[in-house]
Amino acid sequence: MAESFTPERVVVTGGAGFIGSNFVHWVMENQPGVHVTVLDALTYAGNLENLKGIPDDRMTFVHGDVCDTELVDRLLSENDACVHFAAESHNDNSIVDPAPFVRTNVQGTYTLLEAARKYDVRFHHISTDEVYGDLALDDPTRFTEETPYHPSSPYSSTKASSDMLVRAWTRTYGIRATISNCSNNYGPYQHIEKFIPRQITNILCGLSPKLYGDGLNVRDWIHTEDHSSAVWRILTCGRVGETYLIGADGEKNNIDVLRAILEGMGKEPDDFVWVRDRPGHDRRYAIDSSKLCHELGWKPKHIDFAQGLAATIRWYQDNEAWWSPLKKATEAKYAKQGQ
Ligand code: NAD
Ligand code: TDX
Repeated sequence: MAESFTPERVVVTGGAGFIGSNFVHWVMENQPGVHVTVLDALTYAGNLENLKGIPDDRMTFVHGDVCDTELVDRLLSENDACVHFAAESHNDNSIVDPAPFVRTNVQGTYTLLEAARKYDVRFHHISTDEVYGDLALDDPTRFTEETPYHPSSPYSSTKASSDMLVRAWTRTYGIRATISNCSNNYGPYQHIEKFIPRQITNILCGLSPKLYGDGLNVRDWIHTEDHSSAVWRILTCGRVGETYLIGADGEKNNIDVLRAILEGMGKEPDDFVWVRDRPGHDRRYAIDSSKLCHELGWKPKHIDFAQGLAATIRWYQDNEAWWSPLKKATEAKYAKQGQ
């Protein structure tokens, strides 16, 4: 393995969201000596319930904004690493109103980078495969660290912008940073605006699942726990200045995933409705994670998608109190967009 870094105090931005909270739980379970400070603005996507059960002596929660220079300065000066998950994360929302995406994803990352520079804090930036644009369904290639940036949506263009800031700050100011671009995550605590939990909770509410376009768009699914283990590996062993792609060979088209959900919940395979397509809808994402696997020896644990999906369905069945308060407003937002 390349480099070795052992952080003791880590700031996790966006730690009350889906992937951030799963990462905090992963650190609690797998890195007993590490203290985490979560910085989260608790937007519509953040929920303190996601961090329930974590002991006070292992985690401090700070309710605040990544664009707040003073607060970010203070937190980074008191810690030795920062893993930056906080973002506006939903493509459909970015099409309706891009403003918070530019603010949080671009200005927020800039604010953190400036503090990382000032206090020489090791910085890991969480990004997405969407910065590379999309691939044709019959394209034999997959995204690698060398693929040129070609983002399609307001969301992915702000993530691409934030990646560029990290690269520039690394080269020009020599900050100790790495970037990871991961494929589509699934698992517990994912907001019900996203594809898999939206369809599961629709079925649980007696609503029809909703499929965009022709249903043939491909996403490369990874369990969020595997994303967490990869991020930790990069933070502690990755080479500063490098980008690593994270994926688990999970390419599937949307209609197959939806039919697997329907089948897993005892419904007919055609028990869904077609709705208006997403403007600019990316056709296919596919990640080649050889660099991460070969250089850092990382391996995903959840390689059986059917098993991971069944556990995810059970989680939403068992945690209705977590998601039901969000359902009406989420579906009302979609209805306005014809989706
Ligand atoms: P999420 O929307 O579930 O969570 C985002 C969190 O950030 C929330 O807790 C929210 O309150 C917080 N936040 C938003 N604006 C903030 C601000 N200004 N200051 C502080 N906190 C703020 O998102 P997610 O799906 O968990 O994604 C986390 C990260 O992973 C994002 O950077 C996203 O781009 C990236 N990513 C996501 C996926 C995916 O499949 N969901 C895949 C690859 C990369
Ligand atoms: O109701 C739906 N019906 C449908 O067909 C929804 C919500 C989505 N879809 C389609 C659109 C996509 O092809 O399902 C696919 C997945 O959609 P999302 O869950 O919105 O994810 P995606 O747009 O692929 O982006 C996700 O992965 C990359 C995350 O939201 C991003 O934060 C991450 O960067």
